Amino acid sequence: MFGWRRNLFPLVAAAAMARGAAPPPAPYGALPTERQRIAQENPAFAFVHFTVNTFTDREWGLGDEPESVFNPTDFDADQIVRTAKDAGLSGLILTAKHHDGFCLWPSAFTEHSVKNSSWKSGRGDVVRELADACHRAGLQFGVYLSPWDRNRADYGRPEYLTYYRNQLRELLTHYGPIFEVWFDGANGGDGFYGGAREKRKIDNATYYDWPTTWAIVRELQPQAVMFSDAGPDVRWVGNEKGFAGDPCWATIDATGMFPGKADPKILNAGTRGGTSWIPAEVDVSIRPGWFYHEKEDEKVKSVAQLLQIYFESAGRGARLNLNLPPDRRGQIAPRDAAVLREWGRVLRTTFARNLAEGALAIATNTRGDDHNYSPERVLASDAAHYWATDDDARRAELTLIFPAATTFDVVRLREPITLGQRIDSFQLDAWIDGAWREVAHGTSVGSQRLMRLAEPVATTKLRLRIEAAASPALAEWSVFALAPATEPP
Ligand code: FUL
Repeated sequence: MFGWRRNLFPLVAAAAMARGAAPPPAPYGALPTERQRIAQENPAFAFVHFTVNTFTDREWGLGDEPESVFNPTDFDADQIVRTAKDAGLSGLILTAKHHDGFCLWPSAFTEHSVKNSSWKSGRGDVVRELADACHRAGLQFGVYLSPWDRNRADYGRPEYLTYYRNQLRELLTHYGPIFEVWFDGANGGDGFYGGAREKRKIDNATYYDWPTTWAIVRELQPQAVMFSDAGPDVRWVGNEKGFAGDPCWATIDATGMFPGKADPKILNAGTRGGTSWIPAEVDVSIRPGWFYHEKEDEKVKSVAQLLQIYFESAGRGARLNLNLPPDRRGQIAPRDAAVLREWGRVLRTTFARNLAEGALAIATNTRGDDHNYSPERVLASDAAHYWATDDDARRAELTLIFPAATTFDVVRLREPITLGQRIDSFQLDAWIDGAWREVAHGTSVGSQRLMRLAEPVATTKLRLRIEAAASPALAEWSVFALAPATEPP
């Protein structure tokens, strides 16, 4: 359960001692897999909700929509991808099929798809165009394939699972590398179901036989992470409002949870010392709805709201999946694009300059007094190199001494997560008017912890007091000045 790295630890430690260096700390608790570690290094990406709903003005299609309804007037995959890229997002997940069952690619297993729409005379493929545009622009591409299908006559019977898995295979073999597969837990019961128009209830725990479906993803796209309420790689954060818990532990006890069946409070906070490493993902829309509705053009979130969302999702060690729904043209609407551009600019500008660079770092404890684990390792943003303490340490202090008074209002901490989530809590003190004053504190750190201070702090000295469940280690401690934002008119 704790991954292959734990088994390698004695070898790594022995090799380090043979060189006369201190061995790395033993990993603590549940650990990330390599695919999870990589996923947590890219914590913000786009969600794209697009289907018949965009044209019927609904959030959940019934499944009886004629294919002709889907007819974007000027679909532009490059515009969508460019907007996500300008916002600083590293990938994009498309609703290849939402609950209504309409497929945005010409699936060989159904007639209910773009191939029977009037868009591009039935020769279009939204999945292809967006996957290609992502790969051209250096963005990762992922798919959402709704398990609930209100169009299918066989939904609720075993035959549907064969259909669902066939579709998954199509998506995972024809469109290049996939970085994330999104398994939604929603099921509202009623639907068209091939004309039956009735309510169908399934048992979340048994009907979908998830392990068999997950194995297809592992077989065809082994690097992809899988999202659902319960993982296996990434868990839902328990709300669609844009915030992870404080704390938000990457670990959780997922036994008994399934897509569509998990306690949102537990998902939001995770479980300290939980048996599995399944970090949270925060899915939230830039608009009130997941799909584009003209009546919501005035309700696009502001740059300030998106910044708050960023700090409370990616800033709490979760992943941010920000939904940008294309309009009826098949493009991101002007206001959404303007807000995203400014939000991306503010984040890029803010994090371009680590004001702690050039500071002197000293610690109350350095592992084996070994340069490999020295405190200045925290000054560079490089998870492979970290400050670490001796095995018996559970508390330690790290101090930064700046060459001149430095003003900042954002702090970033990162643990080397291949060693597990070790830190229990921390306090940050600034040297102000000849004394230490606490300016921030927190609990979970993990892959990233961002703190936005209520007001800028000007100081020559900072101190971090850490308490940990296993000898503390820290890969990064940086400070930044938040760039001012201008709301688009
Ligand atoms: C939910 C769905 O029901 C919504 O329509 C949307 O796709 C959201 C991301 O997940 O469960």
